[in-house]
Amino acid sequence: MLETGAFEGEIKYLQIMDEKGNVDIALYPKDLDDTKILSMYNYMLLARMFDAKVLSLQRQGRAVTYAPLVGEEATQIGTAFALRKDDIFVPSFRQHGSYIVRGFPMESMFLYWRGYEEGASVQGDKGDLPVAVPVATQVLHGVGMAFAQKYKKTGNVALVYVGDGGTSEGEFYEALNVAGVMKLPLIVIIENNQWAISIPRAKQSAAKTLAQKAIAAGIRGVQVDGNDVVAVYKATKDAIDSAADGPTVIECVTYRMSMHTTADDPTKYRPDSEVEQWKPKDPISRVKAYLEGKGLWNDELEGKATAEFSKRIDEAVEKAEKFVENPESMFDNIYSFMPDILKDELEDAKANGFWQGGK
Ligand SMILES: Cc1ncc(C[n+]2csc(CCOP(=O)(O)OP(=O)(O)O)c2C)c(N)n1
Ligand SMILES: [Mg+2]
Repeated sequence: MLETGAFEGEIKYLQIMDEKGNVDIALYPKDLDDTKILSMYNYMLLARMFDAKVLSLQRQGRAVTYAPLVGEEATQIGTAFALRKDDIFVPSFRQHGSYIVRGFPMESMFLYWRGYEEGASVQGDKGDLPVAVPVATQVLHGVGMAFAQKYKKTGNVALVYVGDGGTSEGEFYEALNVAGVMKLPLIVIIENNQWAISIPRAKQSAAKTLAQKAIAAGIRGVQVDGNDVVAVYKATKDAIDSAADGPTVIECVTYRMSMHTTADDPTKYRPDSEVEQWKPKDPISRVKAYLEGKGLWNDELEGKATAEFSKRIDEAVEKAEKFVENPESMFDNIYSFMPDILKDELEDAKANGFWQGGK
């Protein structure tokens, strides 16, 4: 008889900037100077303002169902900031902040959230993927993209986002399994915002952390304070630096401050007291405190920045609202070519006045 430990695992938790804006110098990433922190702060502000704008447009009937990001800015901006230009960005449906950092035009984003797929088209020759609504399917797409990077020896990584709820899907486990076996340059960001519509984190999994799901797939896993942009940045940068050796799962512990989508009313299932508890952990205010402490930020600069962002946002909305729809475009981008069955459907739609208006 022999009884020994067959496996021992550990998941580390990383926080570098606390809720008051104090930083742990020993853990602070060397390549992150104050210019970068200022830039990340500005992007977080912009993302929050973009979010508020879409929400208000939706309430006026000028946007479709929308998933707000408020509260999750550090997770989105920190990860996107670490990503290099040629890396592949694979979002789910809530990463509007990451999109902005990736250089995706806000007018396209407003167009998309008005319901036009033309707004989803990825600009230039970037391999970045569009919004994926079917929960967790994008993790497998990320695996495919990561495999392509390894096969073509590009040295790039694929970074994919998935929610806490998404980690319960089969696709998530399948993706991690393949990525682990093939040692793919994949980074999986679990944007754990504590809720999957009305299902709380406690009912999602009995596992203490979601990051530990990586262990079963034989890959690295780490949990970070997802409201700490510095920790999120560092964990992502480390994962990129070690991507040649295989994938990393980063669980970013954050909080969905608002509703799941504009079609949801969280007051029906979530106590206000829980939301209140997360307010002091706000991802933006701690960076503001840090910058103010260093004399790099003040109310005047904040006023100037918000005025400029508000102008940029309004201009982007204006452009998006001038867009003239072409209903035929719904037949585009389904396949790389137009199969006969689709041609028939298009002809049929035209012949029978399937739609009114447009070109
Ligand atoms: C395969 C699939 N099942 C169900 C849905 C409906 N749905 C949309 S979002 C969501 C919850 C996702 O929760 P989570 O993964 O935590 O992401 P979050 O919305 O919190 O960002 C569900 C069930 C869907 N879009 N796709
Ligand atoms: Mg969630």
